[in-house]
Amino acid sequence: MEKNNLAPAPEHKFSFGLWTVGNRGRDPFGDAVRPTMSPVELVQLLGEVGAWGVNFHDNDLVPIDAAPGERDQIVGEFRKACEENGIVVPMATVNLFFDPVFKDGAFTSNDPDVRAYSLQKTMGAMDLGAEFGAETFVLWGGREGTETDACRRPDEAVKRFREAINYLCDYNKAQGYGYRFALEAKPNEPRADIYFPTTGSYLAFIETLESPEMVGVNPEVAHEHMPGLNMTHAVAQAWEMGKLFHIDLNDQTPGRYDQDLRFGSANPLAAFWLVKFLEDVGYSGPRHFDAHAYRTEDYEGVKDFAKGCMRTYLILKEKAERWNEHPQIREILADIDSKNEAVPMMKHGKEAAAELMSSPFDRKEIAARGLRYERLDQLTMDILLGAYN
Ligand code: GCO
Ligand code: MN
Ligand code: MN
Repeated sequence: MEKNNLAPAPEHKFSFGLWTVGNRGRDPFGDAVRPTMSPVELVQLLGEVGAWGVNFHDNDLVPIDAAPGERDQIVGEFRKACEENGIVVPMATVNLFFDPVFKDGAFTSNDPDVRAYSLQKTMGAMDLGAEFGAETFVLWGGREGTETDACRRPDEAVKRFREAINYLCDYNKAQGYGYRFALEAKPNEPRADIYFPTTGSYLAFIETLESPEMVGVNPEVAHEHMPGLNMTHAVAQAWEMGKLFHIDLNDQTPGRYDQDLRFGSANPLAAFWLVKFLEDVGYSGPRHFDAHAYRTEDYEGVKDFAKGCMRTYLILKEKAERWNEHPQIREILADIDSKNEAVPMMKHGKEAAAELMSSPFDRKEIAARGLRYERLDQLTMDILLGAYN
């Protein structure tokens, strides 16, 4: 039987990119398997499945060579479709990877014309997003990288990237857009190596900007899992720094090509810890699914895919609530916390340091304590696998 609390609602802030539900299944070995859907049709699809928001790259909505008149017509029709389907535009982004001009990067390219054009294109995309009230602007530097490091010194790339972000922050201020920029890291694909390969790299970089308060991160499950990292740890670090401006939810088996799988479908346990973290800390931003349906699907299957992303999130959210209320889990956690309280407070200063230096610790006795994490993890598995009700 369907549970009501598994139905997506606006308060869940579930969003999809036009490029996600609009993905036609093309891959390096095979052509598209689904026909093109227009942005208006895609918004209708999102309305039908119960999504809250839609995001777009500039050229998902307006073709790169569109004349100004054509642009205005597309914008008008899209706005109407969003209103009719009760869909908002929380985030906008720019495509700096598809066109051949970006074959050796955008902001980090060796060619100053490419760097200037990339800024111009990004400012145009910011204008477009602002027309729809987007509050977050995502920057994913898909082509900012190398196949051979003979092409430039990597620290030069960092400097160029910084110059570009500083410039865009100024434009944001001058236009009064109020965007928060969210930088999205990925270690590789489409370049052999992409600069700023992890969320952690961007977190360090942001502090070197002229307006660091305007810039945060957009971690993606697949991008952390590709190199075998822990997404929840990356997200937690960003959150703790006040930098979790957006999130891309999908799934990915480590070490493989960029799979963009339905959220939670490859590693439900990792997805559980991620959802639990977001809900526990009260993350209030969009839950954006940056994934796409299997190549085996038609558009009915795309709807199944989109509904599945949201449903899995809500199932895991409910499981997280159970986890937090579970009596045995609470007992073990209380035990862990009481041990923390017993530790003498670390005070700074000469006297406190002398006190700590002379404190007796029974290293062997401490090391001999069992921590009951096996039990804790199995209780988690019981909840996840439905053995605990
Ligand atoms: C990818 C990326 C992109 C970005 C998008 C937003 O692996 O292709 O995840 O989907 O998220 O370009 O800027
Ligand atoms: Mn991705
Ligand atoms: Mn992404």
